[in-house]
Amino acid sequence: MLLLNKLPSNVVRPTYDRSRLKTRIAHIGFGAFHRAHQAVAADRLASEHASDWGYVEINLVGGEQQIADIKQQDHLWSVSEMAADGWHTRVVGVATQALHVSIDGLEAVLDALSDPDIAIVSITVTEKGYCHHPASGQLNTGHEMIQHDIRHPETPRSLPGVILAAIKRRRERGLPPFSVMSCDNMPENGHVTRNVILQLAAEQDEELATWIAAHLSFPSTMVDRIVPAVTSETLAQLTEQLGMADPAGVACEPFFQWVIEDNFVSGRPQWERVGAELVSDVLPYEEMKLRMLNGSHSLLAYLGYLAGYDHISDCMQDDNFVRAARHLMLAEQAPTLRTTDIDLEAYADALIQRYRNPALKHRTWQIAMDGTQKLPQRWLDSIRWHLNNGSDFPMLALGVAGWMRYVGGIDEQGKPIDISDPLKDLLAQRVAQTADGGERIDALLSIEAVFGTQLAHNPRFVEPVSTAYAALTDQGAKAAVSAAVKPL
Ligand code: NAI
Ligand code: CS2
Repeated sequence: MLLLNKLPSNVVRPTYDRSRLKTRIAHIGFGAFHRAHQAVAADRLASEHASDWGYVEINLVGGEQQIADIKQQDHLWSVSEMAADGWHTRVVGVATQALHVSIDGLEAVLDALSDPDIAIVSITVTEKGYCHHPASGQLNTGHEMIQHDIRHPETPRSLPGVILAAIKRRRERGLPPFSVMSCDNMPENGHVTRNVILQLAAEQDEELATWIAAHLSFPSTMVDRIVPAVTSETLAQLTEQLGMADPAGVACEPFFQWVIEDNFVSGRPQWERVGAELVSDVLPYEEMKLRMLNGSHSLLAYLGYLAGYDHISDCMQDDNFVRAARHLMLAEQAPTLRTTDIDLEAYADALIQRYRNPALKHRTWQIAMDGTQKLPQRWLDSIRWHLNNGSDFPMLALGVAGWMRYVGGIDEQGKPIDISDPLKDLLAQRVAQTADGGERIDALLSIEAVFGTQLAHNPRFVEPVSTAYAALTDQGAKAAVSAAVKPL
């Protein structure tokens, strides 16, 4: 358990008066990322700039243990940055409260969200938490939790349902509205959040949806910091740093970036004082990060997993994988972007450097997770750009084929792959019902929630994907990647 007065002197600890913190942000999704990103920014604001913005940390689905852990230790946790010159550790002190619907009950969560002081609800619940169709951004009204919430709006289960119930309570009580800020890896994440909440509201009452659109804001953000899932090895290393165990501790890379749309209805912390960029339009930054970073991450994840590489840093030991990632970023993603003031070549080089960090141990399996929710924004939007512009996209096609081989469920050694994806059952069904090859490719491409309605019928898309799929099947991932980068 973390005890502030027993920490070694090189660990940065909250030196501010924690009793002065006001709980003004409710964060939903107390996972690894939030602990090492937004919470660190708030902690720096409190210790370096006397900010009083505190957090109530909330989990709705999963993550019971993390909430229980911080309740045990006065809502503290440690964050270690794994830098080349060693680990730099701080204890974050900005959380004042922690709640889980399954531990504390839904009422406690709705009460916290309805507190008059709450000015911002921020979110990191993974892409699937929004219950939307990834290809269109529209609410998936067939989603089990959304179906439940339409029938029982007072006792919601989904993220959009819980936020909507809190908004209604605040409105009924005449309390100020809050801003809802998504920090998940989706383009226009604010718009996606707004869409799902407004659409769910409209299922109950059109007037409520109109009121929300007029009174709340949904700022978009681009967030970047690689925070791999915590393992027992991470926890053991953290114990060494701290001289005591911290079950809620997390380790990450030193890099930190946060670009925020400056659109808040009830105020915000001065994030710019700790390095965040407050801008009027985040989309160009989001697209750059999603396509170059996350797009190359997914490429390395599927092809790397198939090639037998456990971690991104292992992929970086293979020159062909480095070249493939760089080609994807600069030749196939960069041309699709609308940033004007950023040196994309330097950005790509910096990404490769970050991927090389051997301390990160970022599993290809972790990044391969939830592919159906990630492909549209990481690859498919760029593929559509190339189709419109008449250009080729061999590496993106190899990525899509790699995903198809991966969701086929058997690795190159004939061992089963543990697929984690909200559409896992549908994927398994499509795979089971088809022969490997063209038939399977067609069956996977016809999943409209991922590929939309057009791509499957476009030979300029289906052909390169089929060729890449055949290369992966015949030669394996290492040889297919090597062949793909040779003529480049
Ligand atoms: P994590 O697995 O540690 O935490 C996931 C969080 O999402 C948990 O709090 C869980 O309660 C919540 N959650 C999962 N499914 C949910 C659902 N259906 N409804 C409501 N809540 C749900 O993952 P981590 O590392 O915290 O990442 C979360 C997200 O943050 C990512 O998916 C991504 O969008 C974003 N992000 C993560 C980065 C990273 O390096 N880990 C970096 C940049 C963004
Ligand atoms: C990764 C991201 O898990 C994934 O899909 O691509 O979590 C990535 O590590 C972050 O976006 C980096 O900011």
